[in-house]
Amino acid sequence: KILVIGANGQIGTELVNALRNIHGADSVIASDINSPTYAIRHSGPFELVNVLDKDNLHHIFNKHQPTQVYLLAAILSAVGEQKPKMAWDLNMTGLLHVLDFSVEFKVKKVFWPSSIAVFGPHSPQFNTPQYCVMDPNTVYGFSKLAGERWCEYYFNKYGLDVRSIRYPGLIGWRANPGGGTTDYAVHIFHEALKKGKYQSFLSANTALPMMYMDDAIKATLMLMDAPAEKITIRSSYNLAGISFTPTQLADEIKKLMPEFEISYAENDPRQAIADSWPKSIDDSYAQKDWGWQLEYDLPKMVGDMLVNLKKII
Ligand code: VAH
Repeated sequence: KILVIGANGQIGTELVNALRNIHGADSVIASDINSPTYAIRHSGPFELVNVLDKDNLHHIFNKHQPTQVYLLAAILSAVGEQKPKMAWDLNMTGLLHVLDFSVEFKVKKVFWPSSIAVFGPHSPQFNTPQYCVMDPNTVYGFSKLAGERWCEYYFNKYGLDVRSIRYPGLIGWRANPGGGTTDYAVHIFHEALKKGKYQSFLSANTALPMMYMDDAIKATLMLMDAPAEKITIRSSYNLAGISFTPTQLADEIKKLMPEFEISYAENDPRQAIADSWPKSIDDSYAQKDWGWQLEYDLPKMVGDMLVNLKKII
């Protein structure tokens, strides 16, 4: 049985979908603190779970005896700055509860997402390497940095096979993002199709590492399927994706929607968060250790997003 915690979220929805296609619906237990979204409700078993409620979480582990656990529940960068203590508690204590029960119930593999948010103003901004100075200044960022340290600790101390990826901003059509700084890159597609225009909360030349969700899910499954001896990073793997600015994304959309117009808001608090993050990432460890290769470049991603969103908007 595979337990996915945070199944209603942007990544969780996609992972449940992908894992159910591979393993069969009944092998994948979707769970979240709120009742299932439409996408999740009709595709297999669901449990209400609160990672901060040890009794409830223990009951779910005991009932399902999972062999794999994916912990996606978190508060992201922008919301985390509005609710810093809640973000620290959910992101940190929630992870520790899941790591402890994964050891107790002898879970074979655990996945936990980190983020390029673990880098900060003094990290190299271009082709940011796997190892470098990391001084994240968002609660979300340093909760992910601390989480990486805990994951490596549980691997070294308890032999728990926990694996992780530092995701860039993720763009997909099956589920919306949940309160991050890169959310503009999803909202822009919805607004382009609904209104023909979009006001970006990040400035025109804010370059960030991004990735199409299909690539992110493929990378996650490749990492989880890799033989344990291939995994040389037990904190979290850099994953590069595609780096672009809001202007470059808008120009690519205009190639398919010539009437589309973009404008830019000023002084959005998310600008400072974006400015503290790398502009591009080096993911040579992921390429070397488990054969990572990107599939979606910017034109291919924009085309696929618009084709699929058109069907559901
Ligand atoms: C956020 N989407 O914006 C997340 C992600 C790299 C960005 O961690 O907070």
